[in-house]
Amino acid sequence: MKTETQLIPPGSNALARRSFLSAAAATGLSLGVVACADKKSEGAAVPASAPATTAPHGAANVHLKPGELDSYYGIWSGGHTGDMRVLGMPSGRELLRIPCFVPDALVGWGITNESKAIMGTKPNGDLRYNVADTHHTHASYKDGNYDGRYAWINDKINARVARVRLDYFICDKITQLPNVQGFHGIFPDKRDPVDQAINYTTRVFCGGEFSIPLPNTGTEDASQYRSMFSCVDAETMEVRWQVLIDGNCDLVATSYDGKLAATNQYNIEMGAHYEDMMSAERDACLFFNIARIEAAVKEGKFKTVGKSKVPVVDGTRESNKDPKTALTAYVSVPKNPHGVNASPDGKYFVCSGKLSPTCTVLELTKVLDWFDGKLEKLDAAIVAEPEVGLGPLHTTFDGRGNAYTTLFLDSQVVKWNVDAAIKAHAGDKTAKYVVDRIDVHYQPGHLSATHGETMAADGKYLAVGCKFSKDRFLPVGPLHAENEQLIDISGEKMVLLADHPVRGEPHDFIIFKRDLVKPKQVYSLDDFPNAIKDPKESGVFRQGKKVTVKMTSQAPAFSLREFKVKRGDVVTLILTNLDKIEDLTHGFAIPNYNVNFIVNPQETASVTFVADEPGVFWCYCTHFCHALHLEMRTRMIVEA
Ligand code: K7E
Ligand code: CUA
Ligand code: CA
Repeated sequence: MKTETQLIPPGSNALARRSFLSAAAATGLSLGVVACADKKSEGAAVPASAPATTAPHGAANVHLKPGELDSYYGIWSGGHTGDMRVLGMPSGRELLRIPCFVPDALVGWGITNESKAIMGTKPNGDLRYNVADTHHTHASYKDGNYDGRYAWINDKINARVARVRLDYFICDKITQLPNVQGFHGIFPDKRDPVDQAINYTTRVFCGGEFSIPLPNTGTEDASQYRSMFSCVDAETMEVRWQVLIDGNCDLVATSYDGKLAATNQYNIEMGAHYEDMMSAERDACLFFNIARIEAAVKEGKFKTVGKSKVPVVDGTRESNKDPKTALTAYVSVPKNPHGVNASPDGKYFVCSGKLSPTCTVLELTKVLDWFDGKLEKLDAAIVAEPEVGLGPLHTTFDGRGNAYTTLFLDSQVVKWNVDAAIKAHAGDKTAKYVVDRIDVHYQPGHLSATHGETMAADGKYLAVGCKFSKDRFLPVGPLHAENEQLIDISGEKMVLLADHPVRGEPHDFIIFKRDLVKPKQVYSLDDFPNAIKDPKESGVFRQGKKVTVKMTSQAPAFSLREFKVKRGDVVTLILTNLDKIEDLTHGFAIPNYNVNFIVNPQETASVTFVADEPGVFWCYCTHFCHALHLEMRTRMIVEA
């Protein structure tokens, strides 16, 4: 989310924070005293002057003892690194990086044939893309809560969506959306809109942020550009359909009944430059009637665009004026909104204002009423517009009726009560909706409470992704770590628990209870069609210039002590790790041949290369596996 930084004169916000800090430094002296005194009298009131960041009460202990396990998993988007990161929460310890869109040196992602097949290659076998920009990650649902099957993550640059299996914690499929640039928001549905008996995720919705000529002819006139909202099948990962829209898509939310999806729009102006994109006073939250779209596709009421065969239905304003047949509904909301988030009671979507100091609360039954012709004015779906502070970006929930919104410009998280905001909007002057505010360090983007976007929201922890960490960590040159902060939200007041540096730049994350996933730690040989199940099957098999080398690993040896190929051979080396014990991973590297990958217990992986350099090459195990790990080698002899 870069928009704000462009709108603020460089450094001005940094200066504001700096002066805030120097003011706080004076009170900082007394804080130590507060903390000390507090140890003596448990439960003593925190002086009102003490910043919430040091409130010592009720704070959950995030410092786990050695060997103690976390109670939650966190799934973090990796940003430029194109991976998904797995954290233990509340400790914030990083446990794993799951490579998706970008090569990874530990796993050999982008090196092995298996990973390249998932990532996508050019006709010459090279990877199609080496860059990515992941923003949003969400998991599959059942009965309104995560079911531990899948998680999805987007690549904004190349309009790709990756699926991660949460049994093996690996990426198993990547799909590129046709006719989309700047694929931003992503959200799985939570129930089937057509067959309500199907109470789990079957679709993943994807918002196209940048409008482009469709088909992309290179037209300069931006008024001709359009964006697409796409639906991907959760199982096959094929693109089911797309909706052509006016304006753009940004973040995406889905309803618990499966009937509605929505995207916030910041560019209804369809401007090509930022000043054009903020010329209108209001933009929109755009709703999609999923069952009607699926019916239109079934009835053949669609076109296709360019080379793509994906059905495209018409969701533009002009074609959707009649509520009785409309596929889409454009609800007008204040200027350039950001995230849209679904409340755990299933009743509301909340659009955060960004350039407006408000959040917009939309009641979903009213939107459905409009589609049914029972609500005359779509605007009546807006049931609250609480004033929360400057630069509202994203909202999460505690399951107790409270919403938490990040304020990018105020460097705060604000806690507000949804019902009270609705009462205030209806004219009740006594309704106070802001419950609490807490300073964060520094500009916050996404935030996510434990199970915050499920019906099982438990209101325990809240993570905040702060885009600028400035002075919170040891300086390491010009590139700063980002600061993921953890806040205890179990009480009335928010309590800051911890800072965690993260490598840029994660954007988005979800946190769920650890017993939701049942990770498998050993593969099955049957998972791999090319598995070498017996070391006796090892050997060098030649078909003209094509050579297949079959090998197994069992600590501390590879099944072949040496293998010979000829210069110019196209070699495919298949390695199966026959070790069955959990945690017994081997690596396989070939010097000068750009090969290094791992094989986990009972896993098979392969690489293909041209043996263009003659000589002796010590292929060795790169993953510590045994006391004789260094001795675990084989020789590739390439004959001239
Ligand atoms: Cu930066 Cu979710 Cu891409 Cu908001 S987005 S911060
Ligand atoms: Cu096998 Cu190290
Ligand atoms: Ca706008």
